Amino acid sequence: MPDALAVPSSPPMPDVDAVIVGAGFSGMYMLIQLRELGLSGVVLEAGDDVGGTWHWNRYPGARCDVESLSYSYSFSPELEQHWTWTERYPAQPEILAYARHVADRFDLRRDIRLGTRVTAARYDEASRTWKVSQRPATADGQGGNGGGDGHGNAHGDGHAGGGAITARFLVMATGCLSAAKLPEVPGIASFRGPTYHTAHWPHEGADFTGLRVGIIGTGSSAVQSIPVIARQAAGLTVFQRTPAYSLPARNRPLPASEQGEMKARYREWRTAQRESRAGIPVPMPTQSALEVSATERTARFEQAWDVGGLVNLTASYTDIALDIAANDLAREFIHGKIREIVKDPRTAADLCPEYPYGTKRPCLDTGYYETYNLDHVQLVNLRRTPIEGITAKGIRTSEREHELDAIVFATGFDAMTGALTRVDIRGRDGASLKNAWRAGPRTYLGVACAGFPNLFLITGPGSPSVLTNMLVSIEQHVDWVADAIGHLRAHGLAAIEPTREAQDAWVDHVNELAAQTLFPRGNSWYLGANVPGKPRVFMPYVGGLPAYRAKCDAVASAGYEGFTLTP
Ligand code: NA7
Repeated sequence: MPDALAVPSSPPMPDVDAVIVGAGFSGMYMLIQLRELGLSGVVLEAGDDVGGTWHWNRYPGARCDVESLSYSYSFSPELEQHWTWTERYPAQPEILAYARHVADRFDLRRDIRLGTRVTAARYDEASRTWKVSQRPATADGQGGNGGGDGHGNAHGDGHAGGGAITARFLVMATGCLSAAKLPEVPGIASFRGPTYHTAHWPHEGADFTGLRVGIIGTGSSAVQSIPVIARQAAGLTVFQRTPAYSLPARNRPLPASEQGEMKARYREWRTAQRESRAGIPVPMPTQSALEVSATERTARFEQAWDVGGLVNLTASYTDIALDIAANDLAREFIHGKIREIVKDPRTAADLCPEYPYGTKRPCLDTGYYETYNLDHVQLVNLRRTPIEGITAKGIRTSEREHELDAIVFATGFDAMTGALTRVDIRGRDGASLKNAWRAGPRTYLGVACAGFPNLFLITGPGSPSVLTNMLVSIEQHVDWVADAIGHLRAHGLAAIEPTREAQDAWVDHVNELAAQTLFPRGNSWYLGANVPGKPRVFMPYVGGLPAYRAKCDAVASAGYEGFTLTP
């Protein structure tokens, strides 16, 4: 074309305002908020339905250990009045049904592409857009994160055809516990029976009737599934590397009266959730565990044990999470409970954790410790007899080969960072996120990263997320991100990105706060300790939701302090 006729070049319009990766509770709410802003968004989801965590984790006994009435969206009073929960703690099928209901109720599916694996995303400085590469999730190899599971899309929504989408904003709503990991033991492929990962459970379920089952891992997923699998299997061998602290869930049906009461005061409760440290309102302690008599303390711990719930024991006293002497008292109390329940003294001793209570994620159970009293259930302490390999017939430890018909891997996740670094995210000048995080994740507020303009993380590392009721954290993050995007729009700005100084200061702050607690003493996934080679950096912000929210709000009110905004 002759120069005289050249049209002045302006950057091409992106396909959509935002690409959201993941159709769990974060991604769905982000889409709702984008639409509120009058913006267009597309949600790319590897699974064949919405629900995220609750789509994938279908293992026997899978249940949330935050109560139903609290583990739900608060943004829609109509939704919370409409929905009925059946139990104190919601089981996976019920949470999934809730997620599906939300997708339908708010007509989200038209902007959700299921069965779509995002493989890479690259920021283009000239056009200030992200180019997001995707392909059908059915092409996932075995052992991938959320690999294709052979189930068709029941809803007929748009499936991926591959290719790329351009967008002004990229929102990673990929979850904190979504990149499943297998145990690092040789020979997994040589086992001749079926194997299952708790986070990739077959939709049709698994029948263990009459089988000798082995399960590796004793985190939340194992603690929930072991009692259920034990009821079916002819034999169950639990391979434990680190014992969990588990408290009774005290799950029960939720009577209509209790639900009605909550529905009458839901607004008040939602405010209390937001104002609580972990998104779970509990009376705040005022005393040290060390300043009360042993009788009073035991009575208080007994009460927490009887009530059940994740936070009650820690919230008994001010210093359980801070002072090792106080923590020891909680630890000894739980050891006493384990010894009371588990009849075989050696098994009981092996089940008693030595690390400080709460420094690894505690579990809630229904009959977990009791299960070890069954004749056909045995515990193998891997600290004493480590796994040497998986064989055609079962699992071989340093002591002997355990012959098995099926193996369950309840071996957890590459938490908080895995789902992000498994996507090849490239920011300014092609810099890779994985590389930028090689010494540990670096974010500002857990929500954005220097060098990655217009990239938002929902509940990312450096935010309180995994230490809280996720739904409360998700809503706070999404609301904040939506406000930030709205701000850019209102001021005719094209890009937002944290400064390195603000990010460095935030990372230092997160580390300093963690160092004041006992958290770094547990070899937890909070620290990356469960993934060989992962940097040992404490990833969540431990300062609690109110302080975190206040900081995020102050940053926004000051015109996005610590961020660079560009036209
Ligand atoms: P978790 O809590 O990370 O538990 C995984 C378990 O698997 C844990 O006991 C691990 O022991 C064990 N594990 C991991 N790798 C190995 C190998 N290689 N050998 C032996 N044992 C191993 O995951 P969950 O799915 O149970 O729960 C995840 C979260 O969901 C939970 O925290 C709640 O937030 C809900 P380790 O402790 O690393 O020694």
